[in-house]
Amino acid sequence: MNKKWWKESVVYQIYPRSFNDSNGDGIGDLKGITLKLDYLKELGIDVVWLSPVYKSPNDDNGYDISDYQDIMDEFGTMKDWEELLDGLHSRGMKLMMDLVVNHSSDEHNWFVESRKSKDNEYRDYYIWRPGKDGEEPNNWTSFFSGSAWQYDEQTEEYFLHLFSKKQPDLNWENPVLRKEIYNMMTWWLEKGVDGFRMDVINLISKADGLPSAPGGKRYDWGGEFFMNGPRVHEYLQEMNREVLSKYDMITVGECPGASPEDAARYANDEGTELNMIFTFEHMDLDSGPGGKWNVKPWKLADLKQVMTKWQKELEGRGWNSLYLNNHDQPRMVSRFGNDTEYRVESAKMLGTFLHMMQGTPYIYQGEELGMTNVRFDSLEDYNDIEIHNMYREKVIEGNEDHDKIMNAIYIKGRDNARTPMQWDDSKNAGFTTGTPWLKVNPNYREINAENALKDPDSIFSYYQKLIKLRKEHEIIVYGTYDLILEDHPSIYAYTRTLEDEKLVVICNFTGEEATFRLPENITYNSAEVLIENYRFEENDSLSSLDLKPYETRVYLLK
Ligand code: ISL
Ligand code: CA
Repeated sequence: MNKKWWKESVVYQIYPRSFNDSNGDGIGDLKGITLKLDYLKELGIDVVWLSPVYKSPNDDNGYDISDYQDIMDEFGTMKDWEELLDGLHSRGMKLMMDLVVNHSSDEHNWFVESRKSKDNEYRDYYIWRPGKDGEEPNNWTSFFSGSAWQYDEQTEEYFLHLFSKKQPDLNWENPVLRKEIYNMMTWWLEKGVDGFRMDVINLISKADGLPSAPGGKRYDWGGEFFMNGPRVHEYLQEMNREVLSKYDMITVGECPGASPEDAARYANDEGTELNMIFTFEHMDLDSGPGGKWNVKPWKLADLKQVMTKWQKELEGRGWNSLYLNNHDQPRMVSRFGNDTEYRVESAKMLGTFLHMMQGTPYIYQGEELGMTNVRFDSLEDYNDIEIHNMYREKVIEGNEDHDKIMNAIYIKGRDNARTPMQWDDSKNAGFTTGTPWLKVNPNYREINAENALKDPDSIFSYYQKLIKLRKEHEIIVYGTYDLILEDHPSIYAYTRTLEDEKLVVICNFTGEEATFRLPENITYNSAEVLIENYRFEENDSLSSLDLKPYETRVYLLK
């Protein structure tokens, strides 16, 4: 058992634009976060992951960075940032910054220089190629629709951008660029940050020769040539030697397209690369062929299979991160639970389901209130570049049906997660006194922090308890995981085992009643309920339980 503080921690993600606005300009800011630190402390979390707050023209809301060592004006000043860090540290919490180094903004000075001439000293900080037969260097499509290449007239070459054309990819093959990045990371660590969440870090090494994707479409998915590429482990080991190993810190790499085998290397228990990674298999369960906008219903059997695979394959080899939503994903309760009749019950069930697995749990702002997806009537009410580019490609340039695409946006759009945090039932949910940059979800009068804090049965109170249990029972952190009742159509149940203790975690994933029967090979002397989301009946017997809709229970067996 390789004990680490970051395995025992719970992380809370803040999307600063949407968290709390302190000056009425409609945009969340650093001072706004500092005003809410007691709220975070009350919830009980250990680490804050702060989505990017660096200088940025905001083409992709801060994931396009024009200066890695300065703060975005809309969010405040470096002094505000230092006050936030001090406020966290004085309350015993840590700060994890977002590190976006697969790409920068095209307004970063490196790129401004790089595009000037082929012999500029920054030219090789980015990935430039001549065209092929009057077309792009290859057929890769960008994550945000269209070609991944942009032609630049100045030098008559194309640059690669796996995301928006204002997010040119950095060239990690260049050792000078790598050194710049390590220096920048060290600069933040010396200022006192406690870790990094690394944006799409498994995309930094592209295959030699940048081959076109097979498939023959004009623009096609080339993931196999840039996800988990040939030199990615070499780069991360170098970063680890040069920077990470010198600090007692937390690292999590965002790794779309990583398998458990990849993860066992990225997040190896010897600590030569990262602590853990974010994986996406469970986020892809409701996508059909062609990607996320081709929405299909997810199946409980698939969720069991995917989660169990990751739990078992990293056991003793690496470490999992646990999440069901973030700033790129729909709200968990709308996606995997029930956001109407059983909103409270299902939010608690999903929290239990996740927090009782092996790994470090991540809570996305508002999850602890059971915030839900949103439906805006007009496309104009959406802000996200991914949504607008996709709509243009599919509806305006393609011939797809407006209503069908709006429905996909309602289910999958990233702005579902980005509506302002719901603090109270006053105008704009107490997020701002001005006009919010993105509309507030109209359900804020019912769903808000003020209500939750007063109510001992709220989702917030329940999350407090989940977090507290983690501190009291080592088995929740370190116990090994086993799936039980594999074929049950509505219950997801599993055990955790540590020495002579066992947890039985029972989750009804449906709005119907369901019967749980304990497998006969699980024996015990005593059974104690650690947490449950309905009023518990004293005389229930664990061997056979009738569960209510979305009921969850955790038993500790000795
Ligand atoms: O959001 C996604 C699916 O809708 C992903 O494809 C996402 O774009 C991918 O996981 C990378 O995300 C990260 O990098 C992007 C940024 O837009 C996201 O917000 C960030 O989390 C580019 O920096
Ligand atoms: Ca503001």
